[in-house]
Amino acid sequence: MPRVLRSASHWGAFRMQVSEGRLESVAPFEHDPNPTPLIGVWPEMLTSDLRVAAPVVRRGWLEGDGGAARGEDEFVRIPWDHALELVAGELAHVRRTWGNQAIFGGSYGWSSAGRLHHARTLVHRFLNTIGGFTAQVTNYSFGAGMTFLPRIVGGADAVSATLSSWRGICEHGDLFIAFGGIAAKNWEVLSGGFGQHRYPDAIRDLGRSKVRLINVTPNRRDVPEGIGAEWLPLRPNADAALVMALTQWVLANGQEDRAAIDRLSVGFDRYADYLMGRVDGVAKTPQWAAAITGIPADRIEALARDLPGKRVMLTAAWSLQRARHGEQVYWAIIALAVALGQVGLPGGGFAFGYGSINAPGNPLYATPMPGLPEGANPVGNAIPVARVADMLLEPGGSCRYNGAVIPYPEIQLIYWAGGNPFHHHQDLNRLRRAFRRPRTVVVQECYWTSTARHADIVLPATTALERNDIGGSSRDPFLLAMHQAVAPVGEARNDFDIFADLAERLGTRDVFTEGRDEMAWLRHMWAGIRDRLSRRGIAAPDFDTFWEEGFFRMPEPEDDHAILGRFRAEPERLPLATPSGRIEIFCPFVAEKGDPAQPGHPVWLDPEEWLGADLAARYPLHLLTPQPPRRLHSQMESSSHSRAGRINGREVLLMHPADAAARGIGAGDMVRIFNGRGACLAGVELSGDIIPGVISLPTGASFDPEGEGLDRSSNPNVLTRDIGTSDLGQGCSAQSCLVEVERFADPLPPLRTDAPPPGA
Ligand SMILES: Nc1nc2c(c(=O)[nH]1)N[C@H]1C(S)=C(S)[C@@H](COP(=O)(O)OP(=O)(O)OC[C@H]3O[C@@H](n4cnc5c(=O)[nH]c(N)nc54)[C@H](O)[C@@H]3O)O[C@H]1N2
Ligand SMILES: Nc1nc2c(c(=O)[nH]1)N[C@H]1C(S)=C(S)[C@@H](COP(=O)(O)OP(=O)(O)OC[C@H]3O[C@@H](n4cnc5c(=O)[nH]c(N)nc54)[C@H](O)[C@@H]3O)O[C@H]1N2
Ligand SMILES: [Mo]
Repeated sequence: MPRVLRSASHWGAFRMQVSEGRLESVAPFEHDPNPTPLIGVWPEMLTSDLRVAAPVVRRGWLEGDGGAARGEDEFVRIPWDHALELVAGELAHVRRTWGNQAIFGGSYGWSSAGRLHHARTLVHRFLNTIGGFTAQVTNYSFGAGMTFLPRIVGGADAVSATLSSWRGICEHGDLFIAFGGIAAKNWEVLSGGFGQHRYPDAIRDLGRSKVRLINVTPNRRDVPEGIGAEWLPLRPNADAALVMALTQWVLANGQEDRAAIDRLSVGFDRYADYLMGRVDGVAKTPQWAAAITGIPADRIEALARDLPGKRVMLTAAWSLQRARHGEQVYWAIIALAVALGQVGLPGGGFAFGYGSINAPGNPLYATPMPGLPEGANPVGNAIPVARVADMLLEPGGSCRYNGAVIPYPEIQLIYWAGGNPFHHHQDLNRLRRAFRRPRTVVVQECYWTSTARHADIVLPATTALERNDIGGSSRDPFLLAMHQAVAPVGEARNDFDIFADLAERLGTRDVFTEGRDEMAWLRHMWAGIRDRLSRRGIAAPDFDTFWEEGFFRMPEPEDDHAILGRFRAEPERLPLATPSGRIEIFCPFVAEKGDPAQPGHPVWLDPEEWLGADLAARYPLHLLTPQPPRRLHSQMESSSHSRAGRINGREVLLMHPADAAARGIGAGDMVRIFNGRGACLAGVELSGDIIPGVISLPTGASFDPEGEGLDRSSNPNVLTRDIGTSDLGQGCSAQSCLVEVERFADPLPPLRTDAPPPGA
């Protein structure tokens, strides 16, 4: 037993005080300069009433109701052996009768920190041992970007990897234009577990530097006060038009860097023709963009004037591409960075996500974090993550994605472990209809989430604190021991053991476990980590020493990198992995295989549901649904920390006072937010920090529907639209959503999601 017990979550590392088998308290990791209070909720959440206490099965499923009552039914507790028999039996039956593609095991979701017990990896690994499953590709975070960027710049590093160094920005930068800001709340988390929250230091360094920071967003709070940021408010989903107008001004005034354009890109002139109006007769001038963005033309022109000759970093939050045609704004930003000659320079160019997660401009630690291998999936069919409801509702149909046609098989069994689609997906009333289609839904969960409530068989899973693991992230310097603090709560079992026992019943136990138990796997993983480090000349201790010390810190590497820096230096010798070897401002692949409306260069495409739409006459407010400040998605939603940020148990809707006054709404009032897809409740905060016509409600509240009418809770995904960003990226379009708001004067309905479902 180590002297100090340690663990980690996606919101940071911590130490644990345990006495008599109980977790008494949690203290921050001693090397975390800015720990989040969210670690403090672990003692209450570990034994929360909302833990799934025992295996359960839905009564209607036992009676063969075909799924109609999913989400409204009661459950029956059953012994573990019986539950495992039922699940193994269902899997065997579905495989035999319909084939493995009828099992949907994509299981999107963040699961927990720790690489051995990563639930989503484990469900994939298990299902692969029995012949595979219909899978999911990309993610909700930056699915459009990660699919699209390889076509344009030959890889997705600019959205998914370590970005151009923060040090370079502070040292060399003149301007930092942040579309969607760099919000403090988003730096609370990093996937996998990590040692250091860097936001306060990073933002202080930026504030003290000579860099001029421009916060381009409908919500001023996307950059904190006190660091001298300028706020450039605009309508949501209109950023591409602003960027195009800046580029048009640069070209119209002969201020572009012609040498850089020729050296680094192809097809720029076709885009220039479009910007200058030579294609459709409309020049994309500041006046043109003013009508779309709501920013006065002279302000756009003034910003454009400030760009040439300066070291400019153009960055956008991931949220901007979680919108209809979200690919276009990233492409337009890349093209402007090319036109200004900034690509690949320290502190300049483009990079996506400084405002989206902890420490994106960190040194290149490349901390090795091998997980368990998933194995090969013989089914070979994967849908883009956000097409899940389409697939369930349209068996035999298909979608277009990244130049291919993806078929939708008829799904008979859904297996979800480590994700919460009734948190993450759009248009939840539609998802609910979709979830009622298959024969069986199996969910492994620690908590009674909305997804668990929509399952037929729910198996209780341990949290990270009830097992041993290793955590870490490639962007953080710490490898972290995650010690088991307490025995499993209730009848919870580790996902690993659940799958091993299911594999046993299906004849694949040895393939799944490879003969290793938990500690044998951790020793094996550590040996791999140590080996990889030693090949880089980094000496890590043996497993027992690491386990006792509780963490290993990577040496500080070179801290002066820039996205596409090497390419810029030697574009001939180090071409990009695009057909032309250069940045494709005109991309034949996109022209041929993308949306029919896509000519092959960045283009302004109407986002359909936005303030410029006809629908705005009926639903005149654009709803933004950002990440929540007091939790990770739906995780820890019922904790005291999350609840402390609520009004009457409901999430807080940020609204401009003028919009509120026009509707007779006062500060602190309860409101109903609604559109043609659904309705939910929230408490109102009034502020001039958000522009008129735009409101903001964070994600992560439970989903507690009264039929398809009101969500008694505050889940914004009852309102959002379920449509891909485009036929190319098929990311989710959560940020393109129009609604109306009215005062809710009725007594507040009690939340059923505050307690486990009946029978559980
Ligand atoms: N409207 C709108 N919707 C959005 C977004 C948005 O901006 N707007 N953002 C999207 C984005 S970027 C994302 S990433 C998604 C996030 O969506 P999800 O990743 O699905 O959300 P989480 O709440 O993190 O769900 C993880 C679930 O795993 C469970 N879990 C944790 N550890 C374990 C474990 O060890 N075993 C098992 N079996 N379960 C475990 C947790 O209890 C939790 O229910 O949401 C997306 N949805
Ligand atoms: N505390 C906390 N942090 C998190 C998470 C969490 O759940 N909790 N989730 C993590 C995950 S999974 C992800 S993917 C990242 C996501 O990171 P982001 O996508 O960057 O996060 P969001 O909060 O959705 O959006 C950031 C801001 O973009 C602005 N915005 C929205 N639409 C537009 C637009 O059209 N134009 C402009 N200019 N601005 C717009 C909103 O005002 C919003 O506050 O966050 C991560 N960080
Ligand atoms: Mo995400």
